[in-house]
Amino acid sequence: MKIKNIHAYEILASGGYPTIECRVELNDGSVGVASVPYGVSAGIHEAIVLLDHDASRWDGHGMSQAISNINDKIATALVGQDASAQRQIDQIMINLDGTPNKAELGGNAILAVSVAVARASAESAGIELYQYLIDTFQTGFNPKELPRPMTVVIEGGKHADHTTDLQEYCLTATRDSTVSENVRMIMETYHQLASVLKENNFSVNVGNEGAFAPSGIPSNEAPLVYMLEAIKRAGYVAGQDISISLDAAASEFYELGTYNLKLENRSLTAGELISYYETWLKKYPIVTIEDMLAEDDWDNWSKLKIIAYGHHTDLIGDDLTVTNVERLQKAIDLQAISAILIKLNQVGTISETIDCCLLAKKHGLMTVTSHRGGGETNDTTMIDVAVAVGSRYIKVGPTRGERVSKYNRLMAIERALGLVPPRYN
Ligand code: 2PG
Ligand code: MG
Repeated sequence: MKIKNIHAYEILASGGYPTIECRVELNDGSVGVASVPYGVSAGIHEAIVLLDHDASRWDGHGMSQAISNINDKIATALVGQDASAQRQIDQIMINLDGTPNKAELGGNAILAVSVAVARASAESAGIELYQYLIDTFQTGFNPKELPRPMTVVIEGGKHADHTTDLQEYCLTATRDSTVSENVRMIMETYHQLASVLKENNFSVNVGNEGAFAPSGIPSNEAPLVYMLEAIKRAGYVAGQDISISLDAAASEFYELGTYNLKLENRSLTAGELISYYETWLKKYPIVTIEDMLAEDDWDNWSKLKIIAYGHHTDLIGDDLTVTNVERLQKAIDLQAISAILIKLNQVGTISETIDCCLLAKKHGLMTVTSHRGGGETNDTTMIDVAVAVGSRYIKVGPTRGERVSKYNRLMAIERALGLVPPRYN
């Protein structure tokens, strides 16, 4: 089925600045609409989010240039093309851009079109997006093995005015159960965490990702204690039903070989930071750790990987690997990670995202598909991708519409697959 029309425009993202939504129409009348997210603590190796940098509009955060790139250059190149040839569609845009990081047309422009084309094709074929991706890319995954929630419940770093140096503390479902039961278990614990924080005189206001962002936290370790207490109060067993995941987003507190923990007034070498983390791995049921070191500190990643392995903890690359096959291959060669975070907008096309997941699978690495910080939308493509590539977890904040839309999509897929008891349908 051929592409008839492509049209993009600005919509609001979760942080109150614009992002791109794109509408693709095919000759048979099928329509695909997609909007793209962006991050607050984006890695330097990510595909470029093309902004106008025109101070008279949106403080420079407008995306009108990226949108013109879609409506003029990309539309000219793609109208009339076969929409079901997703790889070819993505390759045409990659060639048209001509830069290694999509700086010319904008990763935000290219991804909006890439996803909208996939959505239109799925619509035309009369199948769900995840199934369309499984079929198109022959991912070989069984959609009945659905991902589990990894839910950010306390946020700091750049997402919350640096209340903690680490960016995210997550509750992660580690019991074999349905998605809807896992979501219930995690959210019950999240509400218990509110009580624990209040009893300790912290506010339960939420940050960028809908997680608590309490100021005045005494140390980077304290959230772990509150989370354990919340798991217990909710009636679950830490380490069995629910475990803990951390994302330090360490590039944000790294400078010239030193890691500066402002909250604790300490500057550490990578070796000291690794020892600091190891005390936590010994004490708490931490199932995954992410970006605990800076995005180019490769040798120290390999050292931390050995330690994490010894504690049965998966080490996830995010800013390190940016959903990019070349960086993932380097991480595999250096044995720097055991898992990779997947974010479509880090690389900028559906095809490249799925290729990265397939490379991870080939080498036995786990994938975790993730939301973005301050620039999310209600688009739920990340969930269909997670299902299509067999991600173990989805990382998403617990509240705010743009976050709950992701859990609701995953639960809808579960219902459609008939995987929940009828009384919940
Ligand atoms: C991360 C993400 C999402 P951001 O570091 O994993 O939680 O943050 O989108 O701001 O880069
Ligand atoms: Mg991260």
